[in-house]
Amino acid sequence: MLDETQKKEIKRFSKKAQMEIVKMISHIPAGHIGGSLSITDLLSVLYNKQMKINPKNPKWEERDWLVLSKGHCGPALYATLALKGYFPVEQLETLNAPGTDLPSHADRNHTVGIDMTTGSLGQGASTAAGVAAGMKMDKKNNKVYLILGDGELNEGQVWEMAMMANTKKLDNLIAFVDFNKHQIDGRTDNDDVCNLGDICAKFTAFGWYAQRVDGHDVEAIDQAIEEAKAHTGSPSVVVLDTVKGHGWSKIENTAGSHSRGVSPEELEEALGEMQAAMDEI
Ligand SMILES: Cc1ncc(C[n+]2csc(CCOP(=O)(O)OP(=O)(O)O)c2C)c(N)n1
Ligand SMILES: [Mg+2]
Repeated sequence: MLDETQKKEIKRFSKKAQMEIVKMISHIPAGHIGGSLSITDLLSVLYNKQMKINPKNPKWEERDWLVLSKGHCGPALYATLALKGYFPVEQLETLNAPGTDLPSHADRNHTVGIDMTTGSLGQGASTAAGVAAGMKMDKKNNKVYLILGDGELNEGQVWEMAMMANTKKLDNLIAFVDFNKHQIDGRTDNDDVCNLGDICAKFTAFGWYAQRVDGHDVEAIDQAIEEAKAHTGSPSVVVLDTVKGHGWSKIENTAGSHSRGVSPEELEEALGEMQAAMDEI
């Protein structure tokens, strides 16, 4: 359970992260803004409440791991890590710049606090399950949190991982699906590309413990993670109903929000909206 103060802090942190994301992307011609804005509430719950972390010692052996398998949404994780103190917030301005340590896709060899290199959709699923299996072999209690895109579920590799993770009883693996209903070139909840149908039913058929909650309700996310942690014997998935481009009304739930630039006028508009939302928290 989150008390009122915690809830507000988590929501405010998420809004701050959203503001950093639009600022970051305003420095480059285009960036993955839609799918970054849809996961800040989740990241805020994880990094402020649920994950065992130590920003002063990012490679702490006892930490929980985060694998952002939808690695193109690096900006969301960078904003979160900077706001948690892993590296200076000013560094966010270097997104994608030549020689930067903040490449568009998450890279553990470059960025402090990134646990796994990702970007080739599907592969983060397998590496996360591999890390979880390793933790079990070492009899360690670290959890592995895995964030998948809904379009990413088109990758067969995700379902190979799902079979293996259940066979190996990886109850230390907690996955999330950012069900923002859009991939690059179509919707995920109709026949545009691959209709996902009932995602929870699919994971349940693979032996997983599946839940579905509002991905912008931090209390619901927190509660689902508590339940997933308490569940034993099989891996867990939480399907999050989210809005692609969340927080900036102009791009919310639009196909064009996947990757775009942010002009100076648009930056002002987006930051204004986000600040107003922050003031209401
Ligand atoms: C293996 C692979 N194929 C294609 C891509 C190119 N790609 C980048 S993002 C994306 C769409 C992903 O959609 P979704 O998982 O729904 O992401 P989100 O909506 O969260 O941005 C694609 C096809 C990739 N990164 N990896
Ligand atoms: Mg999507």
